[in-house]
Amino acid sequence: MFKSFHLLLAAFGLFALNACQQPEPQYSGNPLFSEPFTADPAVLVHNDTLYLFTGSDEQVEGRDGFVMHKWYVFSTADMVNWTNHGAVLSVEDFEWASHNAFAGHAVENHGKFWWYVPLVHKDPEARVHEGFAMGVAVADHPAGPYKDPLGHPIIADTTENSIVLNIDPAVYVDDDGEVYFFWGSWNEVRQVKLKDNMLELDGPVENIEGLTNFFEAPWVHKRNDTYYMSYAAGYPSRTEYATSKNINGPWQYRGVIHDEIPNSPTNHQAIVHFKGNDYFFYHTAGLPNGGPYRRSVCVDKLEYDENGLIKKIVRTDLGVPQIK
Ligand code: FUB
Repeated sequence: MFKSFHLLLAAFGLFALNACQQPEPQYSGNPLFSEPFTADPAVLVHNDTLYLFTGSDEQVEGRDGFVMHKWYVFSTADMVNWTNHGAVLSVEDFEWASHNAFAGHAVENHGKFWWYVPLVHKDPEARVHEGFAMGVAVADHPAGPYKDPLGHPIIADTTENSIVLNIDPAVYVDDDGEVYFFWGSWNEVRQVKLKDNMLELDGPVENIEGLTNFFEAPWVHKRNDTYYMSYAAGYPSRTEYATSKNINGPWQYRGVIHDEIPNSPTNHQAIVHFKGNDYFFYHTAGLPNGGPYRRSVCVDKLEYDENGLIKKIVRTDLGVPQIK
């Protein structure tokens, strides 16, 4: 009796000790990676893993202008431990393109991964305005290998009703299988349907109304029956957003969710729901030797209020906690 009481006490002691010694939660930290410089996040979830697609800033310290030749893929199952899959896509993968690997966007459809990217067109005759065009690369796995199935862009300066700077694609595959291609910069935003093959336009390019202060970087996500269109607003940019019950609008402007970033006029957001949490990805100039052309991807929590409106993002150095 006496012995078992002691055993019980010892077991309780061990339990109490364990409970006290619970390890501190781990955090992702911001920026997420100390190298390479990463910019323009896009995210998707596949098989319980979050995949992050980024551009990469290669400008040397102290010089101005974007120098961008390639895009990276990273993945995580817990928001803290990340795998760098490398620069799996680059300018060289697009025979029609010459330079400027700007902000891309990858989506899953029909069991494949479609990575839409803007680049400057090689052909001087295709450079009617700023010369940017948008093409696609496709893969069987989010981390590649990726191949351009077309050998030409899907949207270019020559596309009817395209804009002066054809960059920042955002492709949305809706629950009914319909596919929508959004893009925009320099205060202009456009939308067009894509055919089921993910490669061809399926209708006219339309203007979008109601996106107050729109500058660039549209991103569409859906929660319950509401579509959210977030975007970089003004320049230097904040992130603002609008909502609609219909992907074709009308959009109702909802205000600012993320303030300007010190030392980077761009911050290019991406929003994702992963394992029960909502995340806001963006870039800053936050590495010690960072700057407006040497940016780094960060992540913080995104929260909705009881009416489904997005609460203002609180930017942190800690980032987000580890999840199971
Ligand atoms: O990274 C180049 C350009 O800067 C992107 O396309 C824009 O969204 C802005 O982040």
